[in-house]
Amino acid sequence: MADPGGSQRTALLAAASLFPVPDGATFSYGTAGFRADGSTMAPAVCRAGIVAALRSVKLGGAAVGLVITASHNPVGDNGVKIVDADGGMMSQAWEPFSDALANAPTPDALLQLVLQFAKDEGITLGGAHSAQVLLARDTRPTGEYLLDVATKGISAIVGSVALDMGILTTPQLHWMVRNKNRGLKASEADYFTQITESFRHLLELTPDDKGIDELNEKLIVDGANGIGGLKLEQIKPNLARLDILVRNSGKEGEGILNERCGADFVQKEKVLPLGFGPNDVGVRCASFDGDADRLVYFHVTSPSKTSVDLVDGDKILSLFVLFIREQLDIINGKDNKGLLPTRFGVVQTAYANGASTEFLKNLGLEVVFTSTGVKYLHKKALEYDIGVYFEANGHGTVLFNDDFVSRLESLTARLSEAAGSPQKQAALRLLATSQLINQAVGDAISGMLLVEAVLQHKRWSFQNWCDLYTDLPSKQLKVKVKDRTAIVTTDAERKVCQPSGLQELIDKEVVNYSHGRCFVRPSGTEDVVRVYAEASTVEAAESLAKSVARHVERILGFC
Ligand code: 16G
Ligand code: MG
Repeated sequence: MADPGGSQRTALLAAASLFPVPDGATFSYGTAGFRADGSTMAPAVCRAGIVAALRSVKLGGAAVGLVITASHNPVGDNGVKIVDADGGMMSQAWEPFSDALANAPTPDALLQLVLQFAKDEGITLGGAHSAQVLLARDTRPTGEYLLDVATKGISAIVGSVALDMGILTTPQLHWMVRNKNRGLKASEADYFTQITESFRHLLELTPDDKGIDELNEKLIVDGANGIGGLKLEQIKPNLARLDILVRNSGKEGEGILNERCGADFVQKEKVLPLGFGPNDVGVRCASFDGDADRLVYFHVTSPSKTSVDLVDGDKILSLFVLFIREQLDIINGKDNKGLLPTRFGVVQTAYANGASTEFLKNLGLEVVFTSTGVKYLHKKALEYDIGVYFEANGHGTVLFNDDFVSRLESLTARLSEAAGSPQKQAALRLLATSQLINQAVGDAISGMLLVEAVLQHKRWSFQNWCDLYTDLPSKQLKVKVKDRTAIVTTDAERKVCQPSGLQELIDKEVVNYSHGRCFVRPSGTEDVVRVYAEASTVEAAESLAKSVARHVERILGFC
């Protein structure tokens, strides 16, 4: 093993000794980083700092990100996730090492793991190569302490620099890392300027004959008492043609982070978040999660009811798809053979409501499926000129391939003589969209602004949007079993291949239901097996989910 020098060894041993892993604790990087009760997170966060710094060294000193957040989880939890140099999630190839490092039982075991990994990856330790890690955190009470812990982990790799970017939404940090490594402006002020300017630009490109009425301007946003509401308050004055009221804004004393509010709560429970009531009937409402990377919309249906009409990630995706498709049709004609033939793809997961998939397929679009988790969807969407992905839970974005954006720019330049031509307008709308919507990761604030711009473009009410298609009733259940990893899935988690026999039992249940669909998968964030069922009525979806849950319990052993 190459000797990195005494100071490097000493630094790693010292950092590991500061935050030992308690007996019995295990950390797993999971679907989106390490997460647990905030007070127990220090060992995993320190070690994630080490991983992030190593990743930056490996990538020739490119900036890597580290964000302290537990997203939509309760306020007492916290977590850490690493942002790769392209602004996306950390390479999955590094997850096993991250897990091993987080669980290294002694300082010496940690040192040996780092030395071996550095050797395997061809990373030169000892400070000969620089590294930089951009840090951010959300508003959780344990955030400041854990950010300091992460800094200690980063400093344990000699030659690395930790840059604290402050309290940010998760997508802001992803955006900054991506921009910095592309040599673009990357401050928070730059982020705000980019999204507010491109939003204004998109509104200017709204067809002239289409004005807006007062109701359409009004929007109430549930900020989950997290960071997204605070940031939205900051940019609100710069958003033309939108009258935004932020509730659960995250200001001192307003309420508890994610408690009976936020995108996860509204999407799962389909009821009003705290702070919303009868006076909001008929007003368009949106909800962010605690770190503002998820977005859903809803309507208060009647003064006497707490249930909501929900517009989830699938319907946000459908709205974006319609808008982009309209612009592409203007440029290319329906046969896609015009000025800018475009590979346009849509990515969903098994959780996408069957009605949304049917709607998209009926538009003649290519719809592909991946496993649950942003890292899988994002990777797939990158394969297209324009790739749109969303999870039903509201996490998603629209990715524009670099080469496609260059072609779009030269097309708009070529079309310059016909400044007012429909094709030029459509091309400019696509360019503004590529600037507005976060290219690194799903982003509730920029996603919301795109929704608002598209609704104004189409002059659509919330109801028009809801009526795109009717969701099939669905039911989700959690089953606690002895070992959830005994379930192995295939076909983007839509089929079980282990334990044998389970898929056949699911199939036998499904055939008894009209529009029946059901799948089971081990959760990546909780120690449970998740069951999802869909059918033509609420009762049928519930009954299907229950029958399949019983099979899971019986075969895997209930606990
Ligand atoms: C995480 C994922 C989310 C996924 C969810 C599934 C990211 C940023 N977040 O929150 O995409 O839908 O996990 O959770 O990747 P589950 O595996 O417990 O069902
Ligand atoms: Mg989140």
